[in-house]
Amino acid sequence: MEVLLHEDLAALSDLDEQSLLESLSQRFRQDRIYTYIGDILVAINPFKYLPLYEKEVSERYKYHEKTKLPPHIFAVADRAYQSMLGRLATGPRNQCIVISGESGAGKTESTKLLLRQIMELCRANSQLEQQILQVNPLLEAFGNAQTVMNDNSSRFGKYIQLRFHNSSVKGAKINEYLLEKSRVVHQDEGERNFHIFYCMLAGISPDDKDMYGLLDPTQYRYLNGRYGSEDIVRKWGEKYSEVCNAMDMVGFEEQEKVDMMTILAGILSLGNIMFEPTETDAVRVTDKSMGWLKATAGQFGVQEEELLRSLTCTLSVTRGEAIRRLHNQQQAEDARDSIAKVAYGRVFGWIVSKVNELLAPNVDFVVELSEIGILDIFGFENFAVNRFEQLCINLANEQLQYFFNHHIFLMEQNEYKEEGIEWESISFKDNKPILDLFLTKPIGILSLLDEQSAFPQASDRDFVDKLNSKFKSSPHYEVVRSHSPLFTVVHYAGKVQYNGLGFLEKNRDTIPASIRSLFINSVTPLLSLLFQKADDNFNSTRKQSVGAQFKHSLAVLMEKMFVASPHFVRCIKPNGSKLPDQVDNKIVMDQLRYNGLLETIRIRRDGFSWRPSFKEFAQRHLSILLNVTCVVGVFFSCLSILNTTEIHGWKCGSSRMFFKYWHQEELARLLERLGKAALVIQKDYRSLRCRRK
Ligand code: AOV
Ligand code: MG
Repeated sequence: MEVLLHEDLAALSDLDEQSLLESLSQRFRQDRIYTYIGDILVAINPFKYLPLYEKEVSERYKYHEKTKLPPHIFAVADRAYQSMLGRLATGPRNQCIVISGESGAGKTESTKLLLRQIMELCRANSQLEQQILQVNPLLEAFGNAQTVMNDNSSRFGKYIQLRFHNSSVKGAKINEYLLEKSRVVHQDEGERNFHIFYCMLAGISPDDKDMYGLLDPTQYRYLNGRYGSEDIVRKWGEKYSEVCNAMDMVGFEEQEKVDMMTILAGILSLGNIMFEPTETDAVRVTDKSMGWLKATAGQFGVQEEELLRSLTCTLSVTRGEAIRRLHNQQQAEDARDSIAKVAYGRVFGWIVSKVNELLAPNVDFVVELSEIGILDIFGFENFAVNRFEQLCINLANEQLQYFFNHHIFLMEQNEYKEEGIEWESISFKDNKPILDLFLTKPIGILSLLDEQSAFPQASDRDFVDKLNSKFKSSPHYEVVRSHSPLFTVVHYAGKVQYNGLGFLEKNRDTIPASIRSLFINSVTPLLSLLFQKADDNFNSTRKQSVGAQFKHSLAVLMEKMFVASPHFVRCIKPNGSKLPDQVDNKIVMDQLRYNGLLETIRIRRDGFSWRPSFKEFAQRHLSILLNVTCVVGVFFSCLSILNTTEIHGWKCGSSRMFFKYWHQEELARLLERLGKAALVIQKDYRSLRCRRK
């Protein structure tokens, strides 16, 4: 019993911060990385292999009773799947699993385990199941990279929607959020470019290497001249074959793969083109890098002169007259980097849309599909220098924390009030004001950024000055006195100082017309397609800023999540050094605090997390009333049903029932037993009739 109690912290009667920390670290030291808080799973990253995910374990967690097995990520998969099938409870059929935690806490690994187990549960074993599982290695190769916080850090957010008809999977859809394109051209100390570049260079055959015009990895400036030890290179090589297999499996064509790799090779060559000023204040490509210019043009399948023009001047049309403005050195370098970023970004976007095309459910449109969504975003980040990307990443985490708070604290406690349930309110750290600081119109950080981005003459300094003047008295904002355009936001997970340099440019994210036409005319079919498509889809109306697009996609995501039944996984990082078997008390305590775990334990212990309406409850559980022939009214049906069971501790509101999280499972078990009993009776009855005949 002792062990069982500790497996669910909501069952502990007295708990303070210190004993919570002690309970979790004690379990962690015994390699028990998973712990429940009622129906919420806390997962501490072990940073080492644990024999927790073998086939036999996966089998054990299928259709299991939660209290009979130790807490596990597979149990979350099971619960989501059973709930989607309506076996566990009433409520929305669509499910969403929300995984949160800071960078390196284990979200992406949890996502992969969840996906694997859900595929096991639906016993699909089909080509589709394999395709769905192969999407991850593919997206990780192009969208993940080593950062100082995580060797396999997700540099984009994703929401994977698995679509089902009855119990079998019919397709999947990936929504991606905000790939950190700037990584293609710049990486801070201790960080790397996207995995795919290293994998390609390590795994490609010598013949293909020649075909793509790839040279020694240390030559490429975009890789910072950094490569890896022999051991690492071997692993990258293996990963490359995995990625190629994944592409085949998902259904990419040979020509598409060749085009993709050629574009990547082109990006690497492009990065080596250097410029120098001419006597007339214009710019030219240095003699040494003329070879790179030629190589890039070849790899991109474009005219060398046209590429040179896009790099060294801007063509604009004013009142029907074409005006050519020569670039200075900085502008030429910026043009080079933006070509690399836009090309990489479009390839990534294309991969995602291709995956979605290939995995789209192939069913009649009248068939209603239910869904399990899994959200794996980039975790909260606080680096030495935090840029526009970190601001967006941290905003997404802020939004997720709000979703958690809303579900766990706000909605639940409001219902107690509305339904007249006696309740002593549990306070929690509401981060709505911080979210408002970002999102309010017209005076939120993103709106002010858009306002400044609309002025061609405005500078990043102007933007930060504007923030300072508007928010200087906000408790969630701090003015930084510095020559650089710095400002600090006090996030739910701590203070982050941002450097405003580059915010306006990154928010505008415009590509010069010359670059678009350069690529549309490319003889590489994929490259030309990427820019034609972009024209069709995105530029028919005025282009939205990156901030506005991100805000919109977050809002759409929240809409989807708010109408689904959520399952929460809270990932915790045990230490800042990615080491196994080590708990840094301060680091863990900080996470427990900002995640609001102590308050969560209180509400799960004292509260009622399952709250079906009388009608929902009565309809579903009427079969429990074996001996009662007629009960008038749903309210009395509910009472009669519950009186026939041995379930205690529930309450009645004015329109709904209030149950503890464990009641749901107890009732489901009871229904299952009754169902089985009914089957036996039916069978006996049938055989009796046969014999009589
Ligand atoms: P994240 O997704 O939360 O960070 P990951 O899931 O990538 O973090 O985990 C970081 C690393 O921790 C992995 O590469 C593994 O080495 C290790 N790890 C995580 N979970 C496990 C586990 N269950 N068993 C063994 N090792 C594990 V970020 O994407 O950076 O926010 O943006
Ligand atoms: Mg991740």
